[in-house]
Amino acid sequence: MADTQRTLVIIKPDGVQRGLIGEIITRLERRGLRLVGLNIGVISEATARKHYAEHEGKGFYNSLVSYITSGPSVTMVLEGPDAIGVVRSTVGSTRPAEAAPGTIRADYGLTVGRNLIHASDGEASAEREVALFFGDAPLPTYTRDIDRWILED
Ligand code: D4T
Repeated sequence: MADTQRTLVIIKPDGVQRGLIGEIITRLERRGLRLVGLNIGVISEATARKHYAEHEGKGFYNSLVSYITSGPSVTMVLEGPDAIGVVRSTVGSTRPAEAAPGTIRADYGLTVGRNLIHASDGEASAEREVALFFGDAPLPTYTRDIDRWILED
């Protein structure tokens, strides 16, 4: 049985402005993932710089920080078996033009600088990013009645 994981997802400002919040959450929820954290707000420059610290010094870093702080984003934590990989494959490749059809970035995006959504790319980054965006706030632990039709024992 796969490990239960938690992962951080951000619907970036373009996803919010384009009215895709519901559509994106629906796709993730329909896969069976459980939402355990949800927030909307403008990401501060300091938080954006920390979040994208691995890209500091690269040519696209400043425009990336401006983009992610340019309006409200939706940040959320999703939980489920192998949630990190499952969400990454639902999101698709970083460059929407190269993303597989049926993924969120392929279905709604065209360019890497407006790729709609972020998802943690591994266990260490998921832990760091959940802490960065949700701090010490306790996230609920719960099950849904429908989980027995989604999750094996
Ligand atoms: P995020 O972090 O936004 O989910 O994207 P990925 O995990 O899929 O990809 P990433 O960390 O390599 O890139 C972070 C972010 O930078 C933008 N970017 C990236 C860009 O504007 N130009 C580029 O050449 C690259 C590689 C897009 C996503």
